[in-house]
Amino acid sequence: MEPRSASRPERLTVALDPEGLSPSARQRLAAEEDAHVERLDGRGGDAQLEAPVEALRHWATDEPDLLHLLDAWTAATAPPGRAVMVGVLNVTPDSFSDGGQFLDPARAIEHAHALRGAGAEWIDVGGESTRPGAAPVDPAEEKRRVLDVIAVLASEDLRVSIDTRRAEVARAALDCGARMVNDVSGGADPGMFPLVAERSVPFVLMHAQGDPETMQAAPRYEDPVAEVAAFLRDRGASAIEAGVDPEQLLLDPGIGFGKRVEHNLALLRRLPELRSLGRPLYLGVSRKSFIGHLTGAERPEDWRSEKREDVPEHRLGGTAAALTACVLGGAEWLRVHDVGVMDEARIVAEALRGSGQSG
Ligand code: HH2
Repeated sequence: MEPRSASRPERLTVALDPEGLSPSARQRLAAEEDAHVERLDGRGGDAQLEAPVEALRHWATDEPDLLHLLDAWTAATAPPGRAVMVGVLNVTPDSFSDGGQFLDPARAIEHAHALRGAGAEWIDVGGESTRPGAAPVDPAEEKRRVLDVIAVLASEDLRVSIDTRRAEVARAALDCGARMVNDVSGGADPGMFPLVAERSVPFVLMHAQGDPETMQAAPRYEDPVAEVAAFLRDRGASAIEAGVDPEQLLLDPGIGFGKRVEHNLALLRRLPELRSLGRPLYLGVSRKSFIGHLTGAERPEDWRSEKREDVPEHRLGGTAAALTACVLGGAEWLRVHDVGVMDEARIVAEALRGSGQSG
């Protein structure tokens, strides 16, 4: 798989109190061929368990003690490298923050160059707005908007991902040189997983509650983090069943997609729980409305209003703060509009985490 992912040991050694394990867990551990277990009978101190990380993750799902350990390990082994910056290029008339600016192919290409110059390693090209309330776009129109732009960018060796919910559009974009698929619907189109399997490209699997047209009407969760994690686990399993290699998957909790402010905040606070799913996290917080709700710049007309001269039209400060939370929570991919400024935020956040270049 092309993109980098965290380099972590494949096996882990953990010490645990055997009393804290259920009898069935003890049995399973004792029977596990690939695990090396010492002192599971409790004699001589804590049990030592040395096992493949994947096996630990499997056991951890129904063993709170192991889950706890795994969470601690996940937090302690934050990815050592820098997160990947993905620049947003919306070739749409109606995207929520930059609609209409890059509908003209020449301007779109110029903007992609600017994004690359500012530090974007990937350009995420979309031809359909998925803002709340947006109506679906005909796939022929979506292709008409993005394909020529993608072909030019790919010919210049820019790494392009296609932001689409439709397999037909993704296929055409890959044919034009795109190298990754970003699907905000979590693979709802039945043709999507088979296509991604066939082409062996990275795939961003995102959670959304409902579709863009209606998703913000009444989002409801008992526990947003647990529900998003369950969705990503289930859809990931379906992708793998359809032939997608687990290594192709990047997981995205879908900030702002069928979520209220408190749901978005819970997800950002508890990213390590999503990281324990075992795949890199991809986050899109850029300019999102929860930031506006918190700061008071709620509607686009507010951002552009002269009354808010102190606030650049794009919720920049709020985005930088949210991006910092993403980095501290272990996100490895950051999808942003304002690449230069957010790359600066990324560097500082990674230094704070202790894993950045200047750390
Ligand atoms: N957010 C948007 C679009 N695509 N993809 C992923 N994986 N994650 C996101 O959070 C995400 C996304 C919405 O942002 P934008 O593209 O600026 O707006 P619009 O959908 O109105 O074009």
